[in-house]
Amino acid sequence: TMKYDFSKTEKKWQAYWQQQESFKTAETADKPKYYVLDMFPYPSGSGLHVGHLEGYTASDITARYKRSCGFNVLHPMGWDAFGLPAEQFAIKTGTHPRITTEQNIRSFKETLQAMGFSYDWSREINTTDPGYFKWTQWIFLRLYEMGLAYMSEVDVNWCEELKTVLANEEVEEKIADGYTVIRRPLRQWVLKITAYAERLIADLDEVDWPENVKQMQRNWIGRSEGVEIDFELRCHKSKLKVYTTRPDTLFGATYLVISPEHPLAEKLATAPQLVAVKEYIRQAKLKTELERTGLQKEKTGVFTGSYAINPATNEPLPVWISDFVLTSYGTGAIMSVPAHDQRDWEFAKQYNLPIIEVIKSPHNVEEKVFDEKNSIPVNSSNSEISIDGLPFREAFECMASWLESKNLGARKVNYKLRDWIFSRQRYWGEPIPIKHYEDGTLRTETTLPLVLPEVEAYHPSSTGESPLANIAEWLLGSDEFGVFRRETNTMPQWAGSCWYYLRFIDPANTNALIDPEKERYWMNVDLYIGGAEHAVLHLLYARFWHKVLFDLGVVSTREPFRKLFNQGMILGEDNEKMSKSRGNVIPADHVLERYGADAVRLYEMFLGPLEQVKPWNTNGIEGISRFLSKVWRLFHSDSDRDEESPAAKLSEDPMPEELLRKMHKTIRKVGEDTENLKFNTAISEMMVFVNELHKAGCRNREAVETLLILLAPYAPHITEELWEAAGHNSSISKAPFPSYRPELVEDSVLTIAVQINGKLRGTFQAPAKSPKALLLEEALKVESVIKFLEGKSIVREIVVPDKLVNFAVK
Ligand code: ANZ
Repeated sequence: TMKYDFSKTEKKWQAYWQQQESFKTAETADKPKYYVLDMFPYPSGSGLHVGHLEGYTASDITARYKRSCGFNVLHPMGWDAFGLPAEQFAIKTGTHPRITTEQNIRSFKETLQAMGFSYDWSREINTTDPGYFKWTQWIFLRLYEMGLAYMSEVDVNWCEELKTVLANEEVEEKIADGYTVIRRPLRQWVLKITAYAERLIADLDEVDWPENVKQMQRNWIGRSEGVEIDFELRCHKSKLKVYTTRPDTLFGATYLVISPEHPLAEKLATAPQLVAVKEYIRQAKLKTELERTGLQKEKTGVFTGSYAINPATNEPLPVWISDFVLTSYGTGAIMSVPAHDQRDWEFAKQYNLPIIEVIKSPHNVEEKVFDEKNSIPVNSSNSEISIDGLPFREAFECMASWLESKNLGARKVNYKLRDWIFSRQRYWGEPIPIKHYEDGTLRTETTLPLVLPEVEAYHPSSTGESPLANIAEWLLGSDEFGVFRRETNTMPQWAGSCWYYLRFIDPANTNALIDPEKERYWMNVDLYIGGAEHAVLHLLYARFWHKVLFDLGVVSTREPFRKLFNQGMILGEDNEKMSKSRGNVIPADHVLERYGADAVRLYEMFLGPLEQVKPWNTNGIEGISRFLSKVWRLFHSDSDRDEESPAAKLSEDPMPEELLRKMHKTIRKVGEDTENLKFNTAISEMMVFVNELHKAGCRNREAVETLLILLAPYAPHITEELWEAAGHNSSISKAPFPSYRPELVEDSVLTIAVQINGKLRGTFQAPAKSPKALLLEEALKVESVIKFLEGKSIVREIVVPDKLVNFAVK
């Protein structure tokens, strides 16, 4: 029979594309370019599931569509292949992470190729490849030279089980996975991302990203404007500096709180308080930042025994220690205004500290005011200053100026963003190319890449150093500057993904990270598709490195990704997130084998709007297979005795008028929807068109071929096969996207509304583009309208062509 055999057809065309290099991207500056990029995967051992394919399908449809619209498209793929799982596996089994990684990549690549994705595989990159990470190390050295990479003894998030440091951004996830994370001081490499905080906020205005992602980045960077105030201490010569965003509440500050790690914490402890203070500081070390600051957490604290002076009231303020005050934010010390801050209020209630109201609610005197927008200061004057009654902004400025004039404080902008702790005590990462000399000086490695040595065992050393510390031949050396020891820390997994989108543009360049001319042609990435889970981590780090590369003159754009699109997650059939532990994962290979790539591609896109979270439903894919059979039957009948050649079935007879119009409408709708990543509605439009062709028994060549070209980005294999059957001997991927005739997409007969004084009173049919006079004439013939006009006189007539007629009457 001539039933559609997807398996044979799909293999045939995948081999053809590979052999013809159909999707190899040429360097032709004579065409407009379009760079569409996926967030490249970490090649994990568990393989790809249907959820992973969603974003890749979307980007592939876009790539194919843009090619057919005449763009020179760059659509590459690669592997983010350093990282913990392969190393954990190596610790357990002794298998080199390189081997595990290679195996996983092979399996990932097979699946992606079986999906018919049109990647230019000649540009494939792998972050663990020395030819690649040479340039990751090169960027690190530039950061070092610019003073943006430095070493510091920092309080780190230390994961006990993994024996490694985690970035702040990683902590929450690891705790959720059941790991223990504590704070401990360690010598670390740190990147000064804070130097770019302002630009990282400002340039978000330039990019076409989902608003929620921009907002998450802004919140993560956390810019705030405030004042640093110096409080004199009663029995101590140093001053205590606090950071506040509410200097307007200074008159209501009744005590100060410092963090347990504050340098004055122990010094301020009076003799009777010393034991309690020391014990409190010890306990605080065992908690993570999250445990310390959670709002619902019960507040704990200890009194130091010392007092400071409130410069506005001259009242003594007890100085407390509490772990809800973070060391790493502001000055690690705060003034507490319990009447107007929720946390301070709870703390004051718990420890019986005074509460003084300095703000009145404009609405209700009983209402607590924890909100700057409702701020009207009261009880806020002394012999030099009064801010009573001033709105928030004025009160803030007035207080800030007074403090500055008396040398008691200064305005200050703060960011929640911390510098990025960049070293990991791991084997499977990019070595940090720095040498430490006996006299304490540091020098950069002269030859890159600095590759990883082979090791016997992958266990981290018990001192918290990476396994590299155990390899003497690699570790130690000498040169004209003396004896040195190599840095044993490696870079975090995020490093390689910070700049990979640039390397795709020029993957084989051995002289430079990227050729400037190619960079100018291809950048920015026009469309970047990936999961929302990367809203702050990867997307913030990549933007930071991009800006550094911009400052170095390596790239010509300030931002890497012009448009970002987050696909919604595909849930399991049980409406839960797919995960191994839930046992609801639908492996990509299973559905591919059963239904074929075209059906999986179409089905994933037909599930619903791309940005929406939606459950998988294996039954639904059957409907898609039926649709593909219908497309097939435009050429092939189901009967065994079908002897006529498929091409001979196509006719040159003109289409019926209605079908011609339908075709042009379909071209417009599919084009616009594909452009806007509204793939589900584009697919339903094509389904309707196929039904109409069958209903009309129409095999007009133009109609059928148009359908094939529209469908090709979505279902590339079956459309290639039928394109060939129609008598073409070049790939359908080379066929230009059809254009529609505007005069044919407008409905020929329209329904016109008739309003009287703005109320709908009737409708009538009229040909499109009818002149105003005709519309008026027809409107006055509508029976219900005649009735409403009885006994009234028309004072004005308004005609909106093709839409409505309105009579104003008296
Ligand atoms: C007095 C005050 C009165 C405050 C009031 C708030 C409300 P953002 O906007 O997040 O910057 N703060 C300062 N440093 C802190 C630290 N290291 N740990 C915990 N809290 C800290 O918030 C700044 C406010 O958070 C500061 O303003 C300070 O409390 C607190 F009605 O000072 B405020």
